[in-house]
Formats: sequence, C-alpha cells, structure tokens
Amino acid sequence: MEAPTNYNASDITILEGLEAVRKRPGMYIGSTGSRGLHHLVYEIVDNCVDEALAGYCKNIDIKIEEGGVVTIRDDGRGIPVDQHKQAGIPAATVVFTVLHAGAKFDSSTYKVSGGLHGVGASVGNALSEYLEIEIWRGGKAWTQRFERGRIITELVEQGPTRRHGTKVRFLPDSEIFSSPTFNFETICNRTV
Ligand code: 0RA
Repeated sequence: MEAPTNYNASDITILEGLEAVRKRPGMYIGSTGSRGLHHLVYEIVDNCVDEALAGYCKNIDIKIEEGGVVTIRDDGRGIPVDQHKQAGIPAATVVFTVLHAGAKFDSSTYKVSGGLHGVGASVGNALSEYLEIEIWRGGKAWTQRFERGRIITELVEQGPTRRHGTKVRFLPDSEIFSSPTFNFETICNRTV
C-alpha cells in the first residue's frame, strides 16, 4: 500500500505524543477523577493568567455547561496564528497538538506557560472528545477543531473582527473520565 500523502514525520510525532497521553492519562494529569478533570481547566486558564500578568488581558471567563462542556475565554492578544518555524504549522496548532509546546515558545517577550502543572494545553486536547479554538488577533478571527487530539479542521480564517483574545471550548472525554464532576469553586479559588 502506498503511504498516504499529506502525512509527514512531524504529523506522526504529534499523533504519537498525544496517543501516549490517552494511554496513560494519570502520568500527565494525576488522575482521571474530578481532580484530573479540574487539571484540564487549569492548563488552559494558566495561559490566560500569564497573558493577564503580562498586562494584555483584562477578563478571563470560565463557563461550565450542564453537559460538561467547558469554555474558557480571554481578551488577551490571542494565540499567535503565524507558521511555527520548526513545525511548519500555525503556532496555535502547535500549542494544542505538541506535548510541552510551552517550553518551545520561550522568547524575550513572552512564554506560554507549561503552568504550575507543566504539561500544557495539548494534554487537555488529547483528553477531550472535541476541542475548538477561536482566536481573534490582528483584526481577524480564526477557528480550528480537534477530536481526541486529532486535527479535524485546519486553522481557518473566518473574517475581520475588532476583538482580540482566545476562546477554548472542549468536552472532556467520557472514555477517559469515569464519572467526573466539576467543582467551579475549586477551579476559581485555587492558588496560582
Ligand atoms: C504566545 C504568544 C502570545 C500570546 C500567547 C502565547 C497566548 C496564549 C494563550 C492561551 C490562552 N490565551 C492565550 N493568550 C495568549 C503573543 C505574542 C505577541 O503577540 O507578541
């Protein structure tokens, strides 16, 4: 059989990395109970908090819907959408598909947090039935969708906007989290 086209070495690495997270979620988030579930939220929120500490973001909204869908929205600069030099895919896509992508984002001006928890947004992506991002940056809106860490749609430009910031919406995977419950107090009152 011929090798599929559009599939290169860096795609393979990405899938292997996130598959490892799904095989041993406890290694990355500690547990697959409520604590682990909270961990998914922290991983995203930590990046918003860094954006706020850097002085670019005033508001961080966290919404947990009845069915367990979580939305985290900030009004920061938005995750960069330009092509990541090494990966050859948009930086925002790298953040959600490459393990420990945070460390690679170091620069003199900004660092994406691996957070206190240190594993990054890709772990939350790997452990979600679906995860959607919406980015408002440089006068344009962008969206991308993933399912269980896999790219379903590329990062697509949606048109002009006056907004700036990032929205991440995800459904934690019921195959991974047994009967998890969210505790909003725990998420919002923790020490960062
Ligand atoms: C890296 C660089 C820049 C912004 C961010 C990351 C960023 C990440 C997240 C995650 C959630 N919300 C976020 N907001 C921002 C900006 C670098 C620049 O504009 O110079």
